[in-house]
Amino acid sequence: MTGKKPQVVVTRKLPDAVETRMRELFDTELNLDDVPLTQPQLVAAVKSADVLVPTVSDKIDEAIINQAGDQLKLIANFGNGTDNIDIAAASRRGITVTNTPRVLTDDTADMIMAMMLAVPRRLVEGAQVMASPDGWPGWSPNWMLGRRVSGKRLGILGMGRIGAAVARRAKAFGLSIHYSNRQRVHPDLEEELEATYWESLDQMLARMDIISVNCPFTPATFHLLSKRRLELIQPTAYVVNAARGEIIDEEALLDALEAGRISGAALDVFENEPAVSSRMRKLSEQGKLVMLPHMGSATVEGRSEMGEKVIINIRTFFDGHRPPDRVLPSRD
Ligand code: 8YV
Repeated sequence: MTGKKPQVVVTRKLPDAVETRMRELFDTELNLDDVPLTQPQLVAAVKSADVLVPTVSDKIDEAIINQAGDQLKLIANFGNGTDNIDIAAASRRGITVTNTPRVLTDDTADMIMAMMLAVPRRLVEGAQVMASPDGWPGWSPNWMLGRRVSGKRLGILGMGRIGAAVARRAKAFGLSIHYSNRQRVHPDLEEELEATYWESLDQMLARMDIISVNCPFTPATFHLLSKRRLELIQPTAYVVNAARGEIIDEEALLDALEAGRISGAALDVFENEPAVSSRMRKLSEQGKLVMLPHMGSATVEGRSEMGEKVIINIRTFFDGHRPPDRVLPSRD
């Protein structure tokens, strides 16, 4: 890097080692209090920074991007999903966008497996019994019975990196792998996973025991699991979502869970994060819904590797090269 260091604004508190390295390399403005920036603060940031490092909790929409100064050249997202950023608006302004793929694939897939087991095997209910003051009444043949996972059909909605990592794990648990995707994956991957491709998402949904949502949120996937599609799902089936809340019509899902038209759901993401409704809390008390606070990729190792990727993207960009994790506007 030659000349003046790029001015980098980071919107949230990142791991200490990442922040230290960023301070060494760049003219970095950190958010040590970790209080999310307001929209006016984000506008101020894009007016002064050469690089903005946002996270999933910052909405970098067209209105913000249009107020950016000419000096803003790069939005280096600390996260894989880039639905928080209007990539097309950034591209129109000549601003490059990067993300942090691959380093959170395995952590997220591990968490999805845990969610997939948690609902049918009543993991959270069991843990709550042990933690309650009344305690455990003792073993009984008909108590705490869940549903077997092994031998069932798993329908993966979106067979990208995370979808395939979930499929590999699920196969080891004895699930058969089915998937729906914009494009059929390479035959070698299909063979490795012994996966069945469904051209019709509707037909797949009607035949699965567990459905895992693993596609990105784009305008094309908003409410992909719509009310109509949720009605196709078998009443014995479970739905797992660690992708983005907006991909499922959440109200319709809650209706289906309350009416017993779907057996259960595990959600790590929500339509209006971080708000949790009383309906959701009730379903969760009833053991029909397991909720996690968007922690699919939350490991110490993952977060520091995400930070590394952000740094590499910024450095390569200012060294005059194409950053490794550049995100292009979608063709949808
Ligand atoms: C991250 C995620 O924690 O990377 C993603 O797309 O959903 C999360 O796992 C978050 O996005 C960080 O910005």
